[in-house]
Amino acid sequence: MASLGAKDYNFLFKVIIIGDTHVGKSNVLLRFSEDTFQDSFQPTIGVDFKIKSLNFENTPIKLQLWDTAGQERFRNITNSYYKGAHGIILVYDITNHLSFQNLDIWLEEVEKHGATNLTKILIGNKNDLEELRQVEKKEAEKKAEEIGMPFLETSAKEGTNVEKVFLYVIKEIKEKMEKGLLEKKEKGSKITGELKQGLRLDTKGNIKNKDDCKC
Ligand SMILES: Nc1nc2c(ncn2[C@@H]2O[C@H](COP(=O)(O)OP(=O)(O)OP(=O)(O)O)[C@@H](O)[C@H]2O)c(=O)[nH]1
Ligand SMILES: [Mg+2]
Repeated sequence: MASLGAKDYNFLFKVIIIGDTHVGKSNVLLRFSEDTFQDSFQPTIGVDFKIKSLNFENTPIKLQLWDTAGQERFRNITNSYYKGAHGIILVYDITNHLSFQNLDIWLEEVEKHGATNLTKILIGNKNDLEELRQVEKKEAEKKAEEIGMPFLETSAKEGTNVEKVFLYVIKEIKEKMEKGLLEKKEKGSKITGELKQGLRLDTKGNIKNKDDCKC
């Protein structure tokens, strides 16, 4: 996947990452967008976002990656970001069974707030911590089948399967757009307008205008 210049794209995809706090959502995004990892835990406050431009099957694509806070006190803020998302990455932590049990709560939120024709994928993160595993792969595969979502275990720390997750999401969204199942968002489109008008919280809890976005 070659990187592109910031403004040179045909498709704009919005992808949101959700799941309990501490499962590694921010680090999965960090691994994909900057190929780095942060050992110290800095919980996301409200919603943060990253932009990644890339070339997929010779098509320039721009991704808006929305990183939501897992902490319950931010649920009202994060809920409003499901709207308009083309893709959802639902994350649990393989070393924390409660984060797996809570998937049903997240799925309810997706059902309530997400659009139709959403591309979804379930990921079990931190699979480098085999000795601390609390969720067996078989159990997760069964769950994924029940809820009709593809499933992968990942490690943001080691980079395992992270790119694979995003390539799946990009491919699916692109195919849906090409089939006319989703609205294609071009430069200066509604989705970019929404981004400019909206608000987000930075990591210190201050409200920031999305005009700060360099996209
Ligand atoms: N060993 C290991 N640790 C990880 C992995 N992913 C994240 N972590 C660690 O888990 C902690 C939480 O990671 P975050 O990415 O901040 O979690 P989060 O889901 O964004 O949390 P919230 O923002 O509060 O919702 C951090 O200390 C990370 O270093 C992983 O794949 N393997
Ligand atoms: Mg986070």
